Amino acid sequence: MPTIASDPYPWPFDGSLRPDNTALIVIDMQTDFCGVGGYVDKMGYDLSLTRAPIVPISALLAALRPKGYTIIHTREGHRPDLSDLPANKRWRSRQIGAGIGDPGPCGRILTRGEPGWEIIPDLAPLPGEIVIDKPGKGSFYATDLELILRTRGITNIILTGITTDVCVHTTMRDANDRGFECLLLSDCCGATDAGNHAAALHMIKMQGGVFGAVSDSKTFLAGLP
Ligand code: C5J
Repeated sequence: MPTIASDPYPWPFDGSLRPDNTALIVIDMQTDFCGVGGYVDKMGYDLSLTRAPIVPISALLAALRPKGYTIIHTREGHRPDLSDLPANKRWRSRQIGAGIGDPGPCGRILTRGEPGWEIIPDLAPLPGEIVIDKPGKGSFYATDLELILRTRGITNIILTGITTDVCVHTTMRDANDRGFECLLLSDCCGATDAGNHAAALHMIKMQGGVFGAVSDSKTFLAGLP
């Protein structure tokens, strides 16, 4: 049975790892989260932390695309009229000097259609790959992600992207509650704070793998059937 060396158990739990039942999700690799002048930059966080996963994710995509795995990209952002932006989310973002919907160096922050909201060119989706637009942190909330995964018969989800402790964790927790078997690849994720990244990985490994398992891209690619 093919499994990936992972912590705290070889993943997936049932040894059922195939291109037709496994999806790679690349979360929010947008300029707003890892580019100069974007939302994270405007908040004053260290961009090297959120840029660190770019090269490992690139290698992962290059390995999984030809094998026929489902590839899904997500983008966090709001409608241009901000009708899907909760007032408290906007207020908080303004407190830290990066108001969602306000103009910035990359256009209106976290607003659909603006340059900062686009996925970075290094990790741009290929034609035919699924792109999920989400207004919140989790990729399931107010999207058709679950319908797409069920329709394709996906049971395993590999999680990558940014940020580890926010959108990646929320998506992993929500996927786990829905019965999906989840693997997070540590070097393919990044947070705005190194301690939060480490803590987010640690949380997954509690209770025998409370949300799934953790590995890294090199180990994953070495173990891929
Ligand atoms: C945040 C995300 N941190 N992609 N979004 O607001 O993690």
